[in-house]
Amino acid sequence: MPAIVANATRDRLRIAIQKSGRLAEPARSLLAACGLSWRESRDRLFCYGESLPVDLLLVRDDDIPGLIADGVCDYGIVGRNELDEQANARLELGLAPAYREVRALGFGGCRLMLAIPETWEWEGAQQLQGLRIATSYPAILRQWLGARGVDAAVVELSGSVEIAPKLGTADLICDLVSSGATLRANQLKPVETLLESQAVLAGPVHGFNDARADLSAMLLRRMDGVLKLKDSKLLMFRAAPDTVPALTRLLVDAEPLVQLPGEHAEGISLQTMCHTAISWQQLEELERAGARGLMVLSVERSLA
Ligand code: PRT
Ligand code: ZN
Repeated sequence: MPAIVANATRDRLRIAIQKSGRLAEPARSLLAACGLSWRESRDRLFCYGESLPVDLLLVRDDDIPGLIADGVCDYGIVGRNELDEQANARLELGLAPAYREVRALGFGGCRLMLAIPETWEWEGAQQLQGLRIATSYPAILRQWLGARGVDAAVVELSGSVEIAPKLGTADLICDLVSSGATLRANQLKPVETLLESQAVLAGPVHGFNDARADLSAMLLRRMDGVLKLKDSKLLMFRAAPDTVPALTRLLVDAEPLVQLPGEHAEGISLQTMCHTAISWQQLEELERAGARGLMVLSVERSLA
């Protein structure tokens, strides 16, 4: 693995991603879809970028914000929960922001929630006065409690937060929830959302003044293309011109219809990009409204 020099002028970009865990595979797939490929090192912690001078560092997610703050990595793919927690912790210490959320990536979705024993009635934040709350996100929780003028004890735990009420080490918890199964299995119920989270691309507060500037712009442009196309389909059909207003009303999540050259017995040829999935039912409604020869096509790549 090459020597890792922080804050020096560099001509390669370095991106930190989770080595293993929930975000590891989707992060790699996203970067691969942006045209990046790598040669893995034997220690499997550093991947040398082959198609472009963009290298990967495989680390624990907790380390990603700090690696960007220290200038060791330029970007990182990490949960917003982790990024905001460490940003709030820096704020508590009076430190300036050292990274920012550059893009939301649309995977790893979850919520940071307060959860109370199922037998309790939820009466609002004031009910928490004097109670003990177990969490791995103490800085976000303290900020939330402070904003509501609630004085509660924050019990910091690094894992197994959901069993704290059973063990008697806390009265309630503040933890990440996705399906809610873990809470139910521990006789807890979610009552308040502190943060809507998902995986994000985190980057430096200031831009680059070396070769990384162009590389970074190219990577972001490709990433925007990939993210935009994720659920996008190209819809093509023919229709009589007088049916176009009714058809447009049915295409709620689509870009404006574009007329293609040429005329057919069934009218004009039209196409549009739809940014949400198109169901069979929607196609049938379009057909009833006058669309003919409907075709839904996958879009591989686009530079908008
Ligand atoms: O080893 P490393 O430190 O890198 O990994 P980690 O164990 O700290 O993180 P990992 O891989 O578990 O999670 C990485 C990121 O995935 C988190 O920071 C979140 O941004 C995101 N994510 C999405 C989740 C969940 N969903 C999730 N459900 N992270 C954790 N959970 C846990 C939660 O803490 C609880 O224990 O899953 C349980 C709840 O799940 P449900 O489905 O039962 O509600
Ligand atoms: Zn972690």
